Amino acid sequence: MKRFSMALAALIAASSLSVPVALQAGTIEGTVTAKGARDARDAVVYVDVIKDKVFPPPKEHAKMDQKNMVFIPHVLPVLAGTTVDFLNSDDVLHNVFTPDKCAQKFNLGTWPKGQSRAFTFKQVGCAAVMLCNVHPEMEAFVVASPTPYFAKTGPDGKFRIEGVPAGSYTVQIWHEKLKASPAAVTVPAEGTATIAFALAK
Ligand SMILES: [Cu+2]
Repeated sequence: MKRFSMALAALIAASSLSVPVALQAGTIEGTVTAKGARDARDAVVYVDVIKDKVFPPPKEHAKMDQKNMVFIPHVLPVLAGTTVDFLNSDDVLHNVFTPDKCAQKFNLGTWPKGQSRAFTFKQVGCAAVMLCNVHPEMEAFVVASPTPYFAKTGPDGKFRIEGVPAGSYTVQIWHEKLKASPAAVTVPAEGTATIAFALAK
């Protein structure tokens, strides 16, 4: 009897150690080169629509600041459905509007320092330019990814997307001026899939 319960205990311990299939996740990482740009920063790499998968948008808002007469960050990737708060941190009035249809050509108006106004980016795959009608040189982008598996390249062109469930996906890349073909990738249960994107005109 004792022997049996010990075996049972060992079995339970072993089964609790094994990771459920749904939690098995790997990483997508890689490098982007950009022919025709100063460097390969601020490209958004994201896993495209996954059939029969819906990702509820986060309750937490994303944030884009207007500080020292620039939008920060210059490129903001979010999961589609995310609300972005646009903050003014300058002593002057700023505005935020977009001429892009996928963001309903919104114009949030003009507001002073310390205040913010919000917009929810519902359309999957929308890459919308953010402009300020007070300062024509101000420009930024919000990119609405269909999945929570996205990343932005750093100045070295590198990106890393962690926690991607094992499977085969199409990975898209967005850049404000350049283009590259999507890549097919298979993510292992544990480990890394690597992609090299070559952006060009
Ligand atoms: Cu402005």
